[in-house]
Amino acid sequence: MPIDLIARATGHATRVAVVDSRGQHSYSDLLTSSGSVAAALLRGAGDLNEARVAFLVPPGFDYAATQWGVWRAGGIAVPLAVSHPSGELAHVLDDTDPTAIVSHPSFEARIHEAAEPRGIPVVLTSELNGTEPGVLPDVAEQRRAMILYTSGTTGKPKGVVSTHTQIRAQVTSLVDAWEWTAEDRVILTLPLHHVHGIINVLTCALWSGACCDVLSGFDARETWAHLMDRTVTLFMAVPTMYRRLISAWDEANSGDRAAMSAACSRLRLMVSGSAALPVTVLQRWLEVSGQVLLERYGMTEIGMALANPLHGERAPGTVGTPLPGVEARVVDQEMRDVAAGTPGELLIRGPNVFLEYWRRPQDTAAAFHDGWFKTGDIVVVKEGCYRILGRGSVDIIKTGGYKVSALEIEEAVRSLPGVRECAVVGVPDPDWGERVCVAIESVAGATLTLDDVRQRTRDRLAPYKIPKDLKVVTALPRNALGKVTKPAVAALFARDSGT
Ligand code: MLC
Ligand code: AMP
Repeated sequence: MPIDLIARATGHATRVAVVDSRGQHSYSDLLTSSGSVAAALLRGAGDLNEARVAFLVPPGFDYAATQWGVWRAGGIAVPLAVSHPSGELAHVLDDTDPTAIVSHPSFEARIHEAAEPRGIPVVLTSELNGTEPGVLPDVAEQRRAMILYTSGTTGKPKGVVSTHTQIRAQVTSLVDAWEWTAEDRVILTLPLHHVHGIINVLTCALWSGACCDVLSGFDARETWAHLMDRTVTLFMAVPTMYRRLISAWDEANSGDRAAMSAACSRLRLMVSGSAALPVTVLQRWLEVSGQVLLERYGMTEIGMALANPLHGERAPGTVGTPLPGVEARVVDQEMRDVAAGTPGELLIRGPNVFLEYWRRPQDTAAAFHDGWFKTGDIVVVKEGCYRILGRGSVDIIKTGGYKVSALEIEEAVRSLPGVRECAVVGVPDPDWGERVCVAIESVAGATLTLDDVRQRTRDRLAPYKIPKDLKVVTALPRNALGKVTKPAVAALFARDSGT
């Protein structure tokens, strides 16, 4: 398992693994606490044998101890998003059918609401410490380790299953490429229900014996304060976060600006990913921090696949070349390789690629061609460097680094009273990259406001899926076959944004 993590942690026992709002926690603390979690979950059994254990724990030491505890007990870790409402949590619980949920006490009420009707026992993190770790199972690396939920073009989010071997490949590829060592200290401001935070920051740090400085979410000023700590060496974020850090720098006085810039230039690496980094942001960040952001490309199903170099020139607007161990191809619609300079779909192969979509064999089969994972992203290779041109589908929206499905949002909006039909689109936005907008054909006499729609979808949809703009139209734009034309819908909003 990345349970090599365990053996490696033993070698770093006295080093600081995690700093969070409660203070510093060593690798030895992590080994002890995760052992207790494992024992409490096993309750005398020898092995969880891939039983799913969901956990709703905010980023910090308890998160890492819970995740490691599930792994050490032989279970599959299912991190739940702390920002998700009951409807989203219910989907993950119904889909993964966990034997237990570990919850931080602060989420007790919310998780009981979802757990009780399903008869799933809830254990609080505060109850787990102190259980004597007995003999823990020997977990084979090929076993399933984690399920993360990702939105697609069909239906509800799908569970992406990765084995311990695949997680290890995703981690070691980045550790090699970015030369992580035990001397590193990284700031974590990302959520921990997606690979960016889980793999690139937390697990790479813990694999390396480094220190992960966990903030309770992202706040530009607080992040600046931590960046100014002299011991920080690495930072990784989505473009929206860099935009907000730039705004905070712009708002600071000249003395503070100089100190902020000097602090940043001491870091050895700053990475951007999860969404396209506009060249203007890259350039502004260079002026602010003296750092050329390293842009990389990844996906829940594959971890990271392409990246600009740690040493050497980083080409603006590109995501570089395949990472160690990753193979990439670009193909046309008939799955034939295209010539350099010709756009096509990116395919990925390697030990980093996920095992399956949880309990969806047909979706899994459809996602591969001859052993290559079809990313759905359209790319072009020029002078050996990959450039991401966009998604193959207009129904996938990237907002502030989160991937959301227009179809899933449409389903939620369509069920509201007064809505006859609706269309959800992503519209270019200076803060979010793309913002979620909905056009609604209402039933006669109904009055619908953005506020109504937002309030009434709040229980069902994650906050980042809730539309930020609404247009009520008498008729949605359609083609001759009666199908809604999404580009024309987006144009209704783009005019307002001046884009
Ligand atoms: C929050 N909101 C969002 C949003 N994040 N809306 C759209 N898109 C988002 N990404 C909502 C809030 O809930 C709030 O709703 C309103 O927008 C204003 O919020 P805010 O306070 O301005 O935002 P904040 O909560 O600070 O969140 C912004 C953010 C966050 C950038 C910190 O979005 C974030 O952590 N993004 C990172 C996502 C990520 O880790 N992606 C990696 C996926 S893995 P209301 O209703 O209260 O007004 C992947 C693979 C790879 O992509 O390559 O890495
Ligand atoms: P997710 O499914 O949330 O893991 O999101 C993965 C998707 O994010 C990819 O398929 C891309 O569309 C997008 N993505 C990730 N990194 C980049 C990047 N550097 N530039 C453009 N798009 C990116």
